[in-house]
Amino acid sequence: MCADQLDPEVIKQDFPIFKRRIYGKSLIYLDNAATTQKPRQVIETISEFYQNYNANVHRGVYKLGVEATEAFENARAKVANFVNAKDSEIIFTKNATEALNLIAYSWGLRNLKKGDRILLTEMEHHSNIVPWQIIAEYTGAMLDYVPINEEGLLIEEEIDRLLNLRPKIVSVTHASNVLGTINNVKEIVEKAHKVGAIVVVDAAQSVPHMPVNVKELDCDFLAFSGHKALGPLGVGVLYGKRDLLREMNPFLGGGDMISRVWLGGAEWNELPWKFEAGTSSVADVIGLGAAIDYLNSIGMDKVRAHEVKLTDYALKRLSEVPDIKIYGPRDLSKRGAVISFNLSGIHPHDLASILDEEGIAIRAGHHCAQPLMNRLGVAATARASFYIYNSESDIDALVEALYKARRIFKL
Ligand code: 7TS
Repeated sequence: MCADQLDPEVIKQDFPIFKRRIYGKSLIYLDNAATTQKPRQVIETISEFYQNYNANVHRGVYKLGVEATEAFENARAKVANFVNAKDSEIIFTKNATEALNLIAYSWGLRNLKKGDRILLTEMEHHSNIVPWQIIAEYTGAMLDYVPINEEGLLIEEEIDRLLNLRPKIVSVTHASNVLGTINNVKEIVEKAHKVGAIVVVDAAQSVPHMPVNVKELDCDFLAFSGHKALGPLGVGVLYGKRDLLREMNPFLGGGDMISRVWLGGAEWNELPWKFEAGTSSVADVIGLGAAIDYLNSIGMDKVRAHEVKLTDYALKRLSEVPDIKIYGPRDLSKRGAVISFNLSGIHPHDLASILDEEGIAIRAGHHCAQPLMNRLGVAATARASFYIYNSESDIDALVEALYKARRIFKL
């Protein structure tokens, strides 16, 4: 093991869940695109909050409240540094879905009108489709979708053609949760800005897995979920450029998001609190800060390098399995560590059940990307997705279990 590579076996020791036995076997967790497991450092940070300084933030002048507020805002600074944003540009939401809805409602309702175009892609998660469909219905705006090619890449000429229709907003995933495809969002942003569109990046599958720098991408908004990046469930992040956030109306009204309320109206709080109505998931935000510390202690370059190595190995090993169809690009520079596949003759749900008996957790289904499933001509796929605690031996176990499934189905 070189010092410039991470060691998944060492990392695994920080994750209490891997002590668990599943049907008497070691847990092999390959559903990291859905959510990741949590290291002891994150679990302890959350537990310490509840044991030592549980209080609401931005309110109490007493010691506990001050400590909670400090830790909460300190976590915001960690998130901001992680993606190279300013603290005031980082808004805590419930998850990536809520962050995307926030943009659709707060920016979309105010800026879109009948006949305006919203540009999405065929590979979006439902969270980056449905909010836009709702806003399109409210405003009379139209939706266009960039199609994908056989390799699972966005078709460049179609991006250009659809941008020439001058959409007001482009919302695109950085990395597909089905195909693994990593889109060249920097280039899309550059082109979209030239035609006057603003760009939203759904970074749910990229921020946890590679270095992401919002200034370098120059995107206008970016959304991700903490729980896919070692953090707790219940906290997501929206980054937005200050000028855009400033001119937007709040998404939710209530406590914390105002500076003044009178019977006839209200004035909004400063950024970012204008978009954080009600009591936040304080412990979870602080837990996300600990998750970011953990990822920084490894280094995002190393996380990416590890995943490229694993994906390379997995694509080679999976390709050996007879009658397998693997979706998504083969070029490792254009893909992340999410591999969707189907074994002909076995429904992905049956496959997932057989693998479960071996202690292997994979996902089967439409992965909240039904338009993409339609494009691929399937109702569902099986999907394995890797993270820092996965090793080549997990992939060997996966491949062995696929052979077992074939034997059970007498293929
Ligand atoms: N965008 C992408 C690209 C995603 O993969 C997901 C979740 C979301 C948005 C929504 O994230 P949430 O935290 O708000 O739910 N993807 C998956 C998945 O692939 N399996 O389960 C959740």
